[in-house]
Amino acid sequence: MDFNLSEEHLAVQEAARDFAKNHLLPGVLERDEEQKFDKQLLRQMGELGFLGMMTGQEYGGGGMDTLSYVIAMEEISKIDASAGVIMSVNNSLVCWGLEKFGTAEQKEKYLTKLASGQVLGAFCLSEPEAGSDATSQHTTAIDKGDYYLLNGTKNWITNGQTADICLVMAQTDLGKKYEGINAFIVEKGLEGFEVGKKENKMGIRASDTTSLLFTDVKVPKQNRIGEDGFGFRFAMSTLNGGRIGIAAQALGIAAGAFELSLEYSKQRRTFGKPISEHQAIQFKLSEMATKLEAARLLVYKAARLKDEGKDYIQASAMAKLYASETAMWLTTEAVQIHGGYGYVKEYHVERLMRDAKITQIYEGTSEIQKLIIARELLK
Ligand code: COS
Repeated sequence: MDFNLSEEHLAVQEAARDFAKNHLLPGVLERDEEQKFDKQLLRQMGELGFLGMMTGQEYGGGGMDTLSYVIAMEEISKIDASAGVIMSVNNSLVCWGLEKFGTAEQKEKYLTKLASGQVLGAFCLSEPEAGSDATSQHTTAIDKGDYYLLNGTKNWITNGQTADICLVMAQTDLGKKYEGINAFIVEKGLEGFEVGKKENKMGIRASDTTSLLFTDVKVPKQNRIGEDGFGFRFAMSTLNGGRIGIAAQALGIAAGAFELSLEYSKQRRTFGKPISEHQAIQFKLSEMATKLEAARLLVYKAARLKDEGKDYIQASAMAKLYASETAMWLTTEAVQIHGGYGYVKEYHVERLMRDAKITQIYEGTSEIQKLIIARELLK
Protein backbone atom coordinates (compact mmCIF):
# COMPACT_ATOMS: atom_id res chain seq x y z
CA MET A 1 0.00 0.00 0.00
CA ASP A 2 1.39 3.38 -1.03
CA PHE A 3 1.66 5.85 1.84
CA ASN A 4 3.55 8.51 -0.10
CA LEU A 5 1.75 11.80 0.10
CA SER A 6 0.94 13.49 -3.20
CA GLU A 7 1.40 17.22 -3.88
CA GLU A 8 -2.31 17.66 -3.08
CA HIS A 9 -1.97 15.85 0.24
CA LEU A 10 1.03 17.96 1.19
CA ALA A 11 -0.90 21.12 0.28
CA VAL A 12 -3.80 20.04 2.53
CA GLN A 13 -1.32 19.31 5.34
CA GLU A 14 0.27 22.73 5.01
CA ALA A 15 -3.09 24.53 4.89
CA ALA A 16 -4.34 22.70 8.00
CA ARG A 17 -1.05 23.27 9.83
CA ASP A 18 -1.10 27.01 9.03
CA PHE A 19 -4.70 27.37 10.13
CA ALA A 20 -4.05 25.48 13.36
CA LYS A 21 -0.93 27.48 14.20
CA ASN A 22 -2.25 30.91 13.25
CA HIS A 23 -5.89 30.66 14.27
CA LEU A 24 -6.42 27.77 16.68
CA LEU A 25 -3.31 28.06 18.84
CA PRO A 26 -3.98 31.61 20.05
CA GLY A 27 -6.75 31.24 22.59
CA VAL A 28 -6.71 27.45 22.83
CA LEU A 29 -5.97 27.55 26.58
CA GLU A 30 -8.77 30.04 27.28
CA ARG A 31 -11.28 28.12 25.20
CA ASP A 32 -10.39 24.97 27.15
CA GLU A 33 -10.61 26.73 30.50
CA GLU A 34 -13.89 28.51 29.72
CA GLN A 35 -15.41 25.63 27.72
CA LYS A 36 -15.91 28.16 24.98
CA PHE A 37 -17.10 27.12 21.55
CA ASP A 38 -15.85 29.78 19.15
CA LYS A 39 -18.36 30.38 16.33
CA GLN A 40 -15.99 32.66 14.45
CA LEU A 41 -13.37 29.91 14.25
CA LEU A 42 -16.01 27.47 13.11
CA ARG A 43 -17.03 29.85 10.34
CA GLN A 44 -13.40 30.11 9.24
CA MET A 45 -13.07 26.33 9.22
CA GLY A 46 -16.16 26.14 7.02
CA GLU A 47 -14.83 28.77 4.62
CA LEU A 48 -11.53 26.91 4.32
CA GLY A 49 -13.40 23.71 3.48
CA PHE A 50 -12.53 21.73 6.63
CA LEU A 51 -16.14 20.86 7.47
CA GLY A 52 -17.04 18.94 4.31
CA MET A 53 -13.73 17.75 2.97
CA MET A 54 -14.86 14.41 1.50
CA THR A 55 -18.29 15.55 0.31
CA GLY A 56 -18.71 15.93 -3.45
CA GLN A 57 -18.19 19.42 -4.86
CA GLU A 58 -21.72 19.34 -6.30
CA TYR A 59 -22.92 19.47 -2.67
CA GLY A 60 -20.58 22.22 -1.59
CA GLY A 61 -17.84 19.92 -0.28
CA GLY A 62 -14.16 19.62 -1.14
CA GLY A 63 -14.44 16.34 -3.08
CA MET A 64 -11.24 15.10 -1.45
CA ASP A 65 -10.20 11.61 -0.44
CA THR A 66 -10.21 10.20 3.08
CA LEU A 67 -6.44 10.43 3.31
CA SER A 68 -6.62 14.22 2.83
CA TYR A 69 -9.21 14.34 5.58
CA VAL A 70 -7.10 12.38 8.10
CA ILE A 71 -4.04 14.46 7.28
CA ALA A 72 -6.01 17.64 8.04
CA MET A 73 -7.57 16.07 11.15
CA GLU A 74 -4.11 15.24 12.51
CA GLU A 75 -2.83 18.79 12.03
CA ILE A 76 -5.93 20.43 13.53
CA SER A 77 -6.07 18.02 16.51
CA LYS A 78 -2.36 18.49 17.26
CA ILE A 79 -3.20 22.01 18.30
CA ASP A 80 -6.87 21.88 19.24
CA ALA A 81 -8.57 18.50 19.64
CA SER A 82 -11.91 20.21 20.34
CA ALA A 83 -11.86 21.71 16.84
CA GLY A 84 -10.87 18.21 15.69
CA VAL A 85 -13.96 16.51 17.08
CA ILE A 86 -16.33 19.18 15.78
CA MET A 87 -14.78 18.69 12.34
CA SER A 88 -14.82 14.90 12.62
CA VAL A 89 -18.51 14.60 13.49
CA ASN A 90 -19.57 16.97 10.72
CA ASN A 91 -17.38 15.34 8.07
CA SER A 92 -17.48 11.66 8.71
CA LEU A 93 -20.72 11.03 10.52
CA VAL A 94 -23.12 13.69 9.28
CA CYS A 95 -21.97 14.67 5.76
CA TRP A 96 -20.72 11.21 4.81
CA GLY A 97 -23.86 9.50 6.13
CA LEU A 98 -26.13 11.87 4.22
CA GLU A 99 -24.15 11.73 1.00
CA LYS A 100 -23.98 7.94 1.05
CA PHE A 101 -27.52 7.14 2.13
CA GLY A 102 -29.65 10.30 1.73
CA THR A 103 -32.14 11.01 -1.06
CA ALA A 104 -31.42 13.63 -3.73
CA GLU A 105 -33.84 16.00 -1.96
CA GLN A 106 -32.22 15.45 1.45
CA LYS A 107 -28.79 16.14 -0.02
CA GLU A 108 -29.99 19.27 -1.78
CA LYS A 109 -31.75 20.60 1.30
CA TYR A 110 -29.28 19.66 4.05
CA LEU A 111 -25.96 18.37 2.78
CA THR A 112 -25.05 21.46 0.77
CA LYS A 113 -25.34 23.66 3.87
CA LEU A 114 -23.53 21.16 6.11
CA ALA A 115 -20.63 20.48 3.77
CA SER A 116 -20.00 24.16 3.09
CA GLY A 117 -20.03 24.86 6.82
CA GLN A 118 -23.05 27.18 6.75
CA VAL A 119 -24.60 24.98 9.42
CA LEU A 120 -23.25 22.31 11.73
CA GLY A 121 -24.45 18.75 12.22
CA ALA A 122 -24.75 16.28 15.10
CA PHE A 123 -25.04 12.49 15.17
CA CYS A 124 -27.45 11.28 17.81
CA LEU A 125 -27.24 7.59 18.66
CA SER A 126 -26.26 7.39 22.34
CA GLU A 127 -28.88 7.45 25.06
CA PRO A 128 -28.78 7.30 28.86
CA GLU A 129 -29.04 3.50 28.50
CA ALA A 130 -27.65 2.95 25.02
CA GLY A 131 -24.00 3.65 24.31
CA SER A 132 -22.01 0.57 23.43
CA ASP A 133 -25.27 -1.38 23.30
CA ALA A 134 -26.62 0.72 20.47
CA THR A 135 -29.52 -1.61 19.66
CA SER A 136 -31.21 -0.69 22.99
CA GLN A 137 -32.79 2.49 21.68
CA HIS A 138 -35.50 3.91 23.93
CA THR A 139 -36.20 6.97 21.81
CA THR A 140 -39.28 6.20 19.76
CA ALA A 141 -40.55 7.47 16.43
CA ILE A 142 -44.13 6.45 15.79
CA ASP A 143 -45.42 6.46 12.24
CA LYS A 144 -48.36 8.88 12.02
CA GLY A 145 -48.85 8.91 8.28
CA ASP A 146 -47.18 12.09 6.99
CA TYR A 147 -44.81 12.32 9.88
CA TYR A 148 -43.13 10.40 12.70
CA LEU A 149 -43.76 11.44 16.30
CA LEU A 150 -40.39 11.52 18.05
CA ASN A 151 -40.03 11.11 21.83
CA GLY A 152 -37.00 10.45 23.99
CA THR A 153 -33.58 11.64 25.13
CA LYS A 154 -30.19 11.48 23.50
CA ASN A 155 -26.99 11.79 25.54
CA TRP A 156 -23.35 12.74 24.99
CA ILE A 157 -24.12 14.54 21.75
CA THR A 158 -21.09 16.32 20.31
CA ASN A 159 -22.19 19.68 18.82
CA GLY A 160 -25.51 19.18 20.64
CA GLN A 161 -25.89 22.86 21.44
CA THR A 162 -24.44 24.33 18.26
CA ALA A 163 -25.69 21.90 15.62
CA ASP A 164 -28.58 23.00 13.41
CA ILE A 165 -29.22 19.62 11.85
CA CYS A 166 -29.27 16.37 13.82
CA LEU A 167 -29.25 12.80 12.57
CA VAL A 168 -31.31 10.97 15.16
CA MET A 169 -31.67 7.21 15.56
CA ALA A 170 -34.97 6.01 17.05
CA GLN A 171 -37.00 2.86 17.49
CA THR A 172 -40.03 2.72 15.20
CA ASP A 173 -41.03 -0.85 15.98
CA LEU A 174 -40.04 -2.31 19.34
CA GLY A 175 -40.89 -5.85 18.27
CA LYS A 176 -38.25 -5.80 15.56
CA LYS A 177 -35.24 -4.92 17.75
CA TYR A 178 -32.43 -3.45 15.62
CA GLU A 179 -34.44 -3.92 12.44
CA GLY A 180 -37.02 -1.56 13.93
CA ILE A 181 -34.54 1.31 14.25
CA ASN A 182 -34.66 4.23 11.82
CA ALA A 183 -32.50 7.30 11.29
CA PHE A 184 -34.04 10.75 10.81
CA ILE A 185 -32.90 14.21 9.87
CA VAL A 186 -34.25 16.46 12.62
CA GLU A 187 -33.92 20.23 12.41
CA LYS A 188 -33.38 22.39 15.44
CA GLY A 189 -36.29 24.68 16.01
CA LEU A 190 -38.97 22.03 15.56
CA GLU A 191 -41.58 22.26 18.30
CA GLY A 192 -40.76 19.94 21.22
CA PHE A 193 -37.04 19.73 20.40
CA GLU A 194 -34.91 21.07 23.27
CA VAL A 195 -31.25 21.12 24.16
CA GLY A 196 -30.66 19.60 27.60
CA LYS A 197 -27.75 19.71 30.01
CA LYS A 198 -24.33 20.75 28.75
CA GLU A 199 -21.67 18.42 30.14
CA ASN A 200 -18.71 19.80 32.11
CA LYS A 201 -16.02 17.57 30.64
CA MET A 202 -12.49 16.49 31.49
CA GLY A 203 -11.23 17.16 27.97
CA ILE A 204 -12.21 18.48 24.53
CA ARG A 205 -13.82 21.21 26.57
CA ALA A 206 -14.15 23.73 23.75
CA SER A 207 -16.58 21.45 21.95
CA ASP A 208 -20.07 21.30 23.38
CA THR A 209 -21.55 17.99 24.49
CA THR A 210 -25.19 18.01 25.53
CA SER A 211 -28.24 15.88 25.87
CA LEU A 212 -31.11 16.46 23.45
CA LEU A 213 -34.73 16.12 24.44
CA PHE A 214 -37.61 15.27 22.10
CA THR A 215 -41.22 15.63 23.17
CA ASP A 216 -43.81 14.88 20.48
CA VAL A 217 -41.55 16.28 17.77
CA LYS A 218 -43.16 15.93 14.34
CA VAL A 219 -40.51 14.74 11.91
CA PRO A 220 -41.62 14.80 8.25
CA LYS A 221 -41.71 11.37 6.67
CA GLN A 222 -39.34 12.47 3.89
CA ASN A 223 -36.68 13.01 6.57
CA ARG A 224 -36.22 9.31 7.23
CA ILE A 225 -32.85 8.11 5.91
CA GLY A 226 -32.99 4.95 3.80
CA GLU A 227 -35.60 2.24 3.77
CA ASP A 228 -37.76 1.43 6.77
CA GLY A 229 -35.62 -0.36 9.39
CA PHE A 230 -32.27 0.79 7.99
CA GLY A 231 -31.34 2.99 10.98
CA PHE A 232 -29.07 0.59 12.89
CA ARG A 233 -27.13 -0.39 9.78
CA PHE A 234 -26.96 3.31 8.88
CA ALA A 235 -25.43 4.08 12.27
CA MET A 236 -22.98 1.17 12.18
CA SER A 237 -21.83 1.91 8.61
CA THR A 238 -21.39 5.59 9.39
CA LEU A 239 -19.45 4.83 12.57
CA ASN A 240 -17.01 2.64 10.61
CA GLY A 241 -15.85 5.78 8.81
CA GLY A 242 -16.28 7.97 11.88
CA ARG A 243 -13.69 5.84 13.65
CA ILE A 244 -11.10 6.77 11.04
CA GLY A 245 -11.75 10.42 11.92
CA ILE A 246 -11.42 9.80 15.66
CA ALA A 247 -8.31 7.70 15.06
CA ALA A 248 -6.86 10.69 13.19
CA GLN A 249 -7.86 12.96 16.06
CA ALA A 250 -6.06 10.65 18.52
CA LEU A 251 -3.07 10.58 16.19
CA GLY A 252 -3.01 14.37 16.18
CA ILE A 253 -3.20 14.56 19.98
CA ALA A 254 -0.30 12.09 20.23
CA ALA A 255 1.73 13.89 17.56
CA GLY A 256 1.19 17.24 19.28
CA ALA A 257 2.38 15.85 22.62
CA PHE A 258 5.38 14.20 20.96
CA GLU A 259 6.50 17.39 19.18
CA LEU A 260 6.22 19.41 22.39
CA SER A 261 8.19 16.78 24.31
CA LEU A 262 10.94 16.57 21.72
CA GLU A 263 11.35 20.34 21.72
CA TYR A 264 11.20 20.61 25.50
CA SER A 265 13.78 17.86 25.98
CA LYS A 266 16.31 19.85 23.93
CA GLN A 267 15.76 23.02 25.97
CA ARG A 268 15.38 21.76 29.51
CA ARG A 269 18.68 21.08 31.28
CA THR A 270 19.36 18.87 34.30
CA PHE A 271 22.63 17.60 35.68
CA GLY A 272 24.50 19.98 33.37
CA LYS A 273 23.02 18.92 30.04
CA PRO A 274 19.75 18.96 28.06
CA ILE A 275 17.47 16.19 29.28
CA SER A 276 17.44 14.83 25.69
CA GLU A 277 20.99 13.67 26.39
CA HIS A 278 19.84 11.42 29.23
CA GLN A 279 19.14 7.86 28.16
CA ALA A 280 15.99 7.72 30.29
CA ILE A 281 14.47 10.46 28.10
CA GLN A 282 15.88 9.04 24.86
CA PHE A 283 14.16 5.71 25.59
CA LYS A 284 10.89 7.51 26.08
CA LEU A 285 11.24 9.61 22.90
CA SER A 286 12.14 6.58 20.81
CA GLU A 287 9.20 4.57 22.01
CA MET A 288 6.87 7.53 21.52
CA ALA A 289 8.10 8.05 17.94
CA THR A 290 7.73 4.35 17.12
CA LYS A 291 4.18 4.07 18.45
CA LEU A 292 3.23 7.31 16.75
CA GLU A 293 4.46 6.02 13.41
CA ALA A 294 2.63 2.71 13.87
CA ALA A 295 -0.59 4.60 14.69
CA ARG A 296 -0.16 6.83 11.63
CA LEU A 297 0.32 3.82 9.34
CA LEU A 298 -2.86 2.17 10.68
CA VAL A 299 -4.84 5.38 10.22
CA TYR A 300 -3.51 5.89 6.69
CA LYS A 301 -4.21 2.24 5.85
CA ALA A 302 -7.85 2.51 6.94
CA ALA A 303 -8.22 5.74 4.94
CA ARG A 304 -6.61 4.19 1.85
CA LEU A 305 -8.87 1.11 2.03
CA LYS A 306 -11.92 3.36 2.23
CA ASP A 307 -10.70 5.41 -0.73
CA GLU A 308 -10.08 2.24 -2.75
CA GLY A 309 -13.63 1.07 -2.08
CA LYS A 310 -12.42 -1.94 -0.08
CA ASP A 311 -13.72 -3.24 3.24
CA TYR A 312 -12.38 -1.06 6.03
CA ILE A 313 -14.44 -2.19 9.06
CA GLN A 314 -11.58 -4.05 10.74
CA ALA A 315 -8.94 -1.56 9.65
CA SER A 316 -10.88 1.41 11.05
CA ALA A 317 -11.47 -0.38 14.38
CA MET A 318 -7.76 -1.26 14.58
CA ALA A 319 -6.74 2.30 13.75
CA LYS A 320 -9.12 3.73 16.36
CA LEU A 321 -8.03 1.20 19.00
CA TYR A 322 -4.32 1.64 18.50
CA ALA A 323 -4.28 5.40 17.90
CA SER A 324 -6.42 6.14 20.95
CA GLU A 325 -4.41 3.83 23.24
CA THR A 326 -1.25 5.45 21.89
CA ALA A 327 -2.63 8.95 22.47
CA MET A 328 -3.39 8.15 26.12
CA TRP A 329 -0.05 6.46 26.75
CA LEU A 330 2.00 9.01 24.84
CA THR A 331 0.43 12.08 26.42
CA THR A 332 1.06 10.57 29.87
CA GLU A 333 4.74 10.12 28.93
CA ALA A 334 4.79 13.69 27.60
CA VAL A 335 3.62 15.02 30.97
CA GLN A 336 6.31 12.90 32.65
CA ILE A 337 9.05 14.29 30.40
CA HIS A 338 7.88 17.82 31.21
CA GLY A 339 7.93 17.04 34.94
CA GLY A 340 6.22 19.70 37.05
CA TYR A 341 5.85 21.95 33.98
CA GLY A 342 3.81 19.21 32.35
CA TYR A 343 1.29 19.43 35.15
CA VAL A 344 0.44 23.08 34.50
CA LYS A 345 -1.66 24.47 31.71
CA GLU A 346 0.78 26.70 29.79
CA TYR A 347 2.78 23.76 28.51
CA HIS A 348 -0.27 22.22 26.76
CA VAL A 349 0.58 18.57 27.46
CA GLU A 350 -1.80 18.28 30.43
CA ARG A 351 -4.64 19.42 28.12
CA LEU A 352 -3.59 16.93 25.46
CA MET A 353 -3.56 14.19 28.13
CA ARG A 354 -7.10 15.11 29.20
CA ASP A 355 -8.21 15.31 25.55
CA ALA A 356 -6.68 11.91 24.77
CA LYS A 357 -8.90 10.05 27.23
CA ILE A 358 -12.13 10.54 25.31
CA THR A 359 -10.66 8.96 22.17
CA GLN A 360 -10.68 5.63 24.05
CA ILE A 361 -14.37 6.11 24.80
CA TYR A 362 -16.43 7.80 22.08
CA GLU A 363 -17.50 6.28 18.75
CA GLY A 364 -17.02 2.97 20.52
CA THR A 365 -14.79 2.26 23.51
CA SER A 366 -11.51 0.37 23.08
CA GLU A 367 -13.38 -2.72 24.25
CA ILE A 368 -15.98 -2.24 21.49
CA GLN A 369 -13.19 -1.89 18.89
CA LYS A 370 -11.86 -5.27 20.07
CA LEU A 371 -15.33 -6.79 19.64
CA ILE A 372 -15.56 -5.37 16.13
CA ILE A 373 -12.10 -6.68 15.22
CA ALA A 374 -12.96 -10.12 16.66
CA ARG A 375 -16.29 -10.08 14.79
CA GLU A 376 -14.41 -9.57 11.53
CA LEU A 377 -11.71 -12.13 12.37
CA LEU A 378 -14.26 -14.80 13.20
CA LYS A 379 -16.62 -14.19 10.27
N1 COS B 1 -20.60 -2.15 10.11
C1 COS B 1 -21.65 -2.41 9.33
N2 COS B 1 -22.70 -3.14 9.74
C2 COS B 1 -22.67 -3.62 11.00
C3 COS B 1 -21.59 -3.39 11.87
C4 COS B 1 -20.52 -2.63 11.37
N3 COS B 1 -19.46 -2.34 12.11
N4 COS B 1 -21.84 -3.98 13.05
C5 COS B 1 -23.04 -4.55 12.94
N5 COS B 1 -23.54 -4.35 11.69
C6 COS B 1 -24.80 -4.83 11.15
C7 COS B 1 -24.75 -6.32 10.97
O1 COS B 1 -24.23 -6.71 9.71
C8 COS B 1 -26.20 -6.70 11.12
O2 COS B 1 -26.90 -6.41 9.93
P1 COS B 1 -27.56 -7.61 9.04
O3 COS B 1 -28.67 -8.18 9.90
O4 COS B 1 -28.03 -6.94 7.81
O5 COS B 1 -26.46 -8.59 8.81
C9 COS B 1 -26.70 -5.72 12.16
O6 COS B 1 -25.83 -4.59 12.11
C10 COS B 1 -26.70 -6.28 13.57
O7 COS B 1 -25.45 -6.86 13.80
P2 COS B 1 -25.10 -7.65 15.15
O8 COS B 1 -26.21 -8.59 15.47
O9 COS B 1 -23.71 -8.17 15.06
O10 COS B 1 -25.15 -6.46 16.19
P3 COS B 1 -24.77 -6.43 17.70
O11 COS B 1 -25.85 -5.78 18.44
O12 COS B 1 -24.29 -7.76 18.16
O13 COS B 1 -23.59 -5.36 17.64
C11 COS B 1 -21.55 -4.36 18.11
C12 COS B 1 -22.32 -5.61 17.70
C13 COS B 1 -21.27 -4.34 19.61
C14 COS B 1 -20.25 -4.48 17.35
C15 COS B 1 -22.32 -3.05 17.74
O14 COS B 1 -23.47 -2.92 18.51
C16 COS B 1 -21.49 -1.83 17.91
O15 COS B 1 -20.64 -1.54 17.07
N6 COS B 1 -21.74 -1.07 19.00
C17 COS B 1 -20.99 0.13 19.31
C18 COS B 1 -21.72 1.33 18.91
C19 COS B 1 -20.93 2.51 19.27
O16 COS B 1 -19.88 2.76 18.71
N7 COS B 1 -21.46 3.29 20.25
C20 COS B 1 -20.85 4.44 20.75
C21 COS B 1 -21.73 5.59 20.49
S1 COS B 1 -21.11 6.43 19.17
S2 COS B 1 -22.18 7.86 18.67
